[in-house]
Amino acid sequence: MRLTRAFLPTLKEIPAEAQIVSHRLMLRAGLIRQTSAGIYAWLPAGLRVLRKVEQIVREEQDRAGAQEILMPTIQPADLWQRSGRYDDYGKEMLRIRDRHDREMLFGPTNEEMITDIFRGYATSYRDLPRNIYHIQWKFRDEVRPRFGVMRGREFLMKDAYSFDLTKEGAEHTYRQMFVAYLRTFARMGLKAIPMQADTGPIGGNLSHEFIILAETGESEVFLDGKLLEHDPLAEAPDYDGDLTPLVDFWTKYYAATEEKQDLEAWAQVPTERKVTARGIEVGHIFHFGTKYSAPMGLSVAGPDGTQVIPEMGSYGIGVSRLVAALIEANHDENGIKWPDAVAPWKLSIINLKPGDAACDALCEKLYAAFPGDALLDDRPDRAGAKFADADLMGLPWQAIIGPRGAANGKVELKRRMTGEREELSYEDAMAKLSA
Ligand code: P5A
Repeated sequence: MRLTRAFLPTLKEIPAEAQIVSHRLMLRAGLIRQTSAGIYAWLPAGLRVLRKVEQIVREEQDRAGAQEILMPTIQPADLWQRSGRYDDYGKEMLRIRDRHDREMLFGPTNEEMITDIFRGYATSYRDLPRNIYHIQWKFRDEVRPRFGVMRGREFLMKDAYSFDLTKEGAEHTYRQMFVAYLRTFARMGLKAIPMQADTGPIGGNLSHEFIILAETGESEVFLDGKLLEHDPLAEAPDYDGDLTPLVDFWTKYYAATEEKQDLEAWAQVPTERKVTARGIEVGHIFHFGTKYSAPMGLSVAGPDGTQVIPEMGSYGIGVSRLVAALIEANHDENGIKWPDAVAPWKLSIINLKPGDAACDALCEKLYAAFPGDALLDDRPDRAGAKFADADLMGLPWQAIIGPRGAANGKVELKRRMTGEREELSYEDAMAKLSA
C-alpha cells in the first residue's frame, strides 16, 4: 500500500474522550472510528490486525478439535424464554421486534442457539463429544461502554460450545480449551494467566478467566511469579491424550483476581515471588453441565439405551478486545509496537526524498519484494513527520531510504520493538527481513 493512495486517516490531535493508551493509539493510528457509543468501524489497518488475531484463534481452535460454523447475530426471543435467561439478562440485551411483531434480539452470546441447533442433530452417544465454535459479532448494551473496543457494545467474540456424554468427558474438553487458549495468546506474544473466576450470567461451577498483565487493566490481580516463567509454546500438546499434567502447572501456583483473592492462600506465596499487577480479561471458559441442555430438551440415547443429558461448556475469546489489549502490552510514547504475528503489515518503507531517482528505485524494489505486506511512504512530507507516523503505526520493521544511502545501495533498517537500527546493503536487509 502506498501512503499517497492509502486510507489510513492518522490523527495529530489526541481525542479527549479516549482515556487509555490503546484507545488513543487506535484512533490516532487510524485503526478504528467510533460510529455511536461503544460501536466502531474498523479501518484498513485495524481490520488487518483483527483478521490476524481471528486467524490465530481459529487455527488453535481447529488444532484442539473444535469445528467452525457461523451462527447469525439476530436471535429469536423464544430460545431464551426456553432457557429462562430472557428476563434475567435485563437491559444488557438489545431487544428488537420484526414487522410481524415477533420478539428478536441481537445475540450477546449463543448458548441457547447452539443447544437448539445441536438438539436437532444429536440422537445418540455416538454424536458426542462435539465442540463447535464461531467467530461472530455480539451486542451487549453495557451501561458504561468505555476504553474503545476494550469494552464496546458491539464486539467480536470467538465462542465455542462443547457437548459431552459424561462429566469426565466435559472436563477433558475443558482442558483442551484451556491449553488451546494458552497457545493462542502465546502466539500473539502475550502472557495470559488463567485465573479461577466467577461464572456470572453464563452459569456453572468451573470457570477460568485468561488475563494478560497491563498497567491499564480493569482489575487488580495477584499471582505467583512462577507462572510468568513458563512458555506454553514450548510443549506440543496431545489433545487426544491426558492434558492434566499441562493444566496442573497453571493451577498449582496461586493466581487470582480481586474478587477471588484468598488472603490465606496468598500468604503462602513466597514474598519474592508475589506479583500484584493489573490485568485485562481476554478470554473466559466455563463448564456448566446441563444448565442449558436440560431445560432446552437436549438428550441422546446412551450406550445402554437410556436417555442422557449432555454436559456442556462454553469458551469465549474477546477477539476485538485483543486488538486493544495487544496495544496496551506493546507500545511506547511514540506509538504502537506490533508483535510480528499480528502486525497489519510487516514493513514501513520510508522514502526520504520522493522524486530522487536512486531513492525511488530502491524503495520500489523493496516494495515489490513484499507484495501486500509493506507500506510505502511516498508522500512529499518532511522526514520528521514520516518517522513519527511510522512509529505511530508501529509496523515491526522500518526501511529508511535517503539519497545518500540510496546512491550506495544502502538501506537503514529499524526494528520497532527494540529500536535497534543498522545500515545494510539491499541484499543484507532482504536477508534480515526474510529471516
Ligand atoms: C463464553 C463464550 C461468554 O460470553 N459465552 C460464550 C461465554 N463469556 S464472557 O466472559 O461473557 O465473554 C467472553 C469474552 O468476550 C470478551 N468481552 C468483551 N469484549 C469487548 N467488549 C465487551 N463489552 C466484552 N464483553 C466480553 C472478553 O474478552 C470475555 O472474556
